[in-house]
Amino acid sequence: EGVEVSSAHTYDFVIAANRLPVDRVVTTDGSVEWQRSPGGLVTAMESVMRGRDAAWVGWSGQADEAPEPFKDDNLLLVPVELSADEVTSYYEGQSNDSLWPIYHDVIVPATFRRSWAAAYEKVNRRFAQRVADVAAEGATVWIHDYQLQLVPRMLRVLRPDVRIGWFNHIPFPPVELFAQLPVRHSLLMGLLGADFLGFQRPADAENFLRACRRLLMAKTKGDVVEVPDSDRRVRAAAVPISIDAADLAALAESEPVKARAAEIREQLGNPRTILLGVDRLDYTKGIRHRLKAFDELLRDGRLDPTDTMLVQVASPSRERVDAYRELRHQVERTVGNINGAYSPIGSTAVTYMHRSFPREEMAALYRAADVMLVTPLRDGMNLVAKEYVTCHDGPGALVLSEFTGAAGELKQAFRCNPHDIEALKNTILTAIDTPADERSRRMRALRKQVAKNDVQAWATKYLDALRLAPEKPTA
Ligand code: GDG
Repeated sequence: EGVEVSSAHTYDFVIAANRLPVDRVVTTDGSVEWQRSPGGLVTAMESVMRGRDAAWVGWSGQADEAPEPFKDDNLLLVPVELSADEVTSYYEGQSNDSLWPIYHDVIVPATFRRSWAAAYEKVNRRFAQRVADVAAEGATVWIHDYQLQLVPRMLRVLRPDVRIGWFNHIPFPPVELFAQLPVRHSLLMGLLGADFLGFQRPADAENFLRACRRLLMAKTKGDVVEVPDSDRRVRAAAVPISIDAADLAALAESEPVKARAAEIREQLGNPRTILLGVDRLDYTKGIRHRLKAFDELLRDGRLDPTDTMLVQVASPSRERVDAYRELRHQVERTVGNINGAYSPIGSTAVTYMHRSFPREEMAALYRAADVMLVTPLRDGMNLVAKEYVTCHDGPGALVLSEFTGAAGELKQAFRCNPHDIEALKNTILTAIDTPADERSRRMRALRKQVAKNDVQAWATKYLDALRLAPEKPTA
């Protein structure tokens, strides 16, 4: 519950992200409440913020309203107002219809509009101003993701005293694709306002460094860029994100979640094999390729629908962007076709759920699944892969696309190229047929990998790099 706070107080640690880590909910009696919201970034940052006296600058998720800053435990939440027009132009347009496709290998074509680019700049300036207002002298500011790439430079102009880091949750594209963006120059210069730029994979950092050389004629030395027309140097390096593994493992091992996992298997009719997909309904996630492979395995009689089923959670996402509407139609038509062709009486080949579930239910689903299908065509990291191996402590199997950031770390997964449908089918069968002791062995190794490199380690590593930039931390 929010109490208003005087804006005179300033904060040593400030996070800026498109969204605040809370959702505005109107209860049945008409009162307004704030609830912690799910999602990649929020999940990751929660544990980092715990116990710190910090401020978080972001949009509330509701157009045309700007509540006063309010406190949630120790955290000051600073809402940034977006008009309904800006939601369409800055967020749905420039962020999700121009930048997102370019940064994800143009799986769908990108749309460029000058009015969207102008709105993006305007909103980024508002974020920079809001951060400048709450940051203490010499504060550390951590800016997140592709929606806020102009903020580092804008903030540096307003507040040369603060230390500025930016982290990209999504891939950074090869310069050949990045160069298509009409705003390419201002994006690069915007980012170079930071002291340290963090990326998911070394290849993403390398793509950024190459873009600086080719498009700005900037000099680079190792992972450090010399900012044109200044004496500043900026470091760009990989710091792969992770999950709060201990917390999630504890949840997954709790009695209610274990019982629920058993109940889910029961409700599905105790099939021999449960395959699982969990994604935001996004064209980058390779959901159609996954369904195609499953469809053909049933068609060819290589999987038996009486003992194998697929559960697909597709959480609603960006529902007003055309490409997402179209994807939803395609996915739902395909699921209908598969079920029409193969579902036995009393069960379904594909259990499809276009909605979100509580964490406990997700953990139970992960535990219940024999094979997790993570088949993105491009994905910055993919936390679902890390969550699955953390929750499932038996003979599970992770089928993992080589186009995810996670593939760089999760070496014991069953690796696949989702574009190669024939190979994907074979990999799914291999994952199902590998002996239980071998699957358990691989899962243990994966689980250990994630436990060791958890979100706390990520944040520590990131903040060390930010503090020392442009020098490298020694460890
Ligand atoms: C971006 C990058 C990068 C999903 N459905 C439900 C639910 N989820 C949770 C998952 C997971 C998160 O949402 C999704 O994270 P991903 O990493 O898989 O994907 P993006 O949303 O695309 O995230 C990605 C990430 O940022 C972090 O940097 O890894 O590459 O694209 O935590 O569990 N959670 C609940 N109910 C659902 O129905 N509770």
